Amino acid sequence: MSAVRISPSMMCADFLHLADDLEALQAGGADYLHVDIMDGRYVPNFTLGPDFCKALARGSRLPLDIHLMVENPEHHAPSFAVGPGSVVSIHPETTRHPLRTLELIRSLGVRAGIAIDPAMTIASVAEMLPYVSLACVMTVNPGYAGQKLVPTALAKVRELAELVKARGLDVEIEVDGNVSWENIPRMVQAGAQVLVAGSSSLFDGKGGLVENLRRLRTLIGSE
Ligand code: S6P
Ligand code: MG
Repeated sequence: MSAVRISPSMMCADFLHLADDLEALQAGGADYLHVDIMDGRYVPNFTLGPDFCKALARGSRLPLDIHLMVENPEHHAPSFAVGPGSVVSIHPETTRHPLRTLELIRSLGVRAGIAIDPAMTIASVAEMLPYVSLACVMTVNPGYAGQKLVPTALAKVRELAELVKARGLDVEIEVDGNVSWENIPRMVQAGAQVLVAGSSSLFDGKGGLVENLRRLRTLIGSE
């Protein structure tokens, strides 16, 4: 199995000390920066936007893992084509022609991804897998940090991992939501390769970021 990667959830960072957090995340060996974009329509909440992504790209060398939770992402994707190696993921149900939107994202020079809502089956996104380099299984309902794992999510990670392998596709499998110290081993066991680390692990407020990243890397065997 390839190395498991860590994608810190930047909505959980300390905005008053963002530069310090960024430095710690880079020094501690984060692989991506996960940025949640919410529009108050597809999800009830509002979070971050294109200027925040641009600032992160200016202030770090890590690729961005941009998670669009917005209606009609085809209208907004160009604002998020930021930084080398970045990936921009959509929820397929937010756009009328998902394949067209994924191709649009790729044409902007970034990688394309999909995020799979807990209510969506793996079968419903199977036709999109050849068009993406990352597939994110939402392990909570999109919209907020600090929620509890949806119990059926782990079986979906396993199903997706088996499908990707059977088809010989090059798709990173990500999990997003309640990626906690307790849940990580079984998520990785199920086939997760990218962990979105939020308030239930990296940003738990108990350890510092460098210390928690070390703990995470030990847990996934990359220390
Ligand atoms: C939720 C969002 C996530 C959260 C992350 C927070 O809609 O997509 O990326 O930021 O889940 O992590 P936690 O550990 O608080 O669930
Ligand atoms: Mg997210």
